[in-house]
Amino acid sequence: MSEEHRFDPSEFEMVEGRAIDVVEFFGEGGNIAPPREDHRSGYVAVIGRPNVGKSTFLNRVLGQKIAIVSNKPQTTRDQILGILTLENAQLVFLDTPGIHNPKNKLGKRMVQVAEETVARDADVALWLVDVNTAPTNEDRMIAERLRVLHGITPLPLLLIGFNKIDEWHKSDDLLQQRAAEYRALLDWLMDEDDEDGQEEIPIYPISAVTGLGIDDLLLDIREFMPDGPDYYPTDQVTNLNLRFLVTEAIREQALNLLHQEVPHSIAVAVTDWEERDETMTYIAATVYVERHSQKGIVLGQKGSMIKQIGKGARPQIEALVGTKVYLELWVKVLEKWRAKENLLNRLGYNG
Ligand SMILES: Nc1nc2c(ncn2[C@@H]2O[C@H](COP(=O)(O)OP(=O)(O)OP(=O)(O)O)[C@@H](O)[C@H]2O)c(=O)[nH]1
Ligand SMILES: [Mg+2]
Repeated sequence: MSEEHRFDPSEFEMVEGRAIDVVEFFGEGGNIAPPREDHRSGYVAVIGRPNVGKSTFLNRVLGQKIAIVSNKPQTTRDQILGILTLENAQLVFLDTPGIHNPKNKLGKRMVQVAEETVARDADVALWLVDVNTAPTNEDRMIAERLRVLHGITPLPLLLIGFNKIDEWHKSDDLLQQRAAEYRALLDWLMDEDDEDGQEEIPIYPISAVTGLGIDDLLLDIREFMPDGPDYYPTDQVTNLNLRFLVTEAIREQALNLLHQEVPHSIAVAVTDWEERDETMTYIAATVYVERHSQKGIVLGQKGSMIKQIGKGARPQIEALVGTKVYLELWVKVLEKWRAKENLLNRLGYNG
């Protein structure tokens, strides 16, 4: 059997792309505003265990979709940068992979990315938790990792976001109790004798899905930021390149359509990209899996699954690219790539 499976998009009708202005999305690289009085700027690391809504939060704050989202843990694998330019501030949000107990080299790198984002890149760290659950072992692990990092380097100002408040149907008293449970994990940070500590840890009930509480949180984050200029052109929303966003759109569909270990074993690479004319772009991408049995699952009966993945990803890709897209997907086995350093590098997961 051939190692590759050809996906024929001509079987599907073209879907009109949503009209995102490509210039608005990536910026022209010109409009850096001069420093102004009472202008703040800085970086916000968004951290937390998998599946608490970090990427949904990023998209909500930016008002457009940059980061892929799924109901499965460990969706995000890279630092995802999103720029929010306001009248009097520029806030740069860094979505990160969920911090978890890694089972392979990819997982280790993901956790490393999240921790480095906090330790190296951020002025404010927003720790998102699911308000509807008491601290889990992963939440405890995150608090412990923050404590260790704090011993090495001063941490950015830490805030807690009580996400998924739209699903909270209990009393205010119980909400206060929940706040105490999470704050207790950070009692070391509120140590009066620690000059790098914090007097208090603000908690913000929010919903990344409905938008509840987000404006108040943004106002406070602006207040916590130092004076500073716009770091990025004011019309730019992200620094991620188009190819990466295309691979993520495909991976998102795989995450939504596949189950158990299969979506986690997937990596996507763009292999060909040709602007056929002003209205049509040809893109070929390879979907890598770790085992032959997974290849069959990703292909599906007579290629039905890979077709569905392509069909689901195409509208989003067309919106990103700004033309209609002829998308060709291939499936290949890359044995145990998540455990191999060289393959992680090749696939762009370099820590
Ligand atoms: N009800 C509700 N669901 C939410 C909210 N925010 C996110 N979700 C859902 O939670 C799930 C996970 O969302 P993601 O944004 O992918 O979570 P994440 O923290 O980025 O996950 P990883 O990338 O795996 O670390 C999705 O099904 C979201 O729709 C919220 O405010 N309320
Ligand atoms: Mg995510």
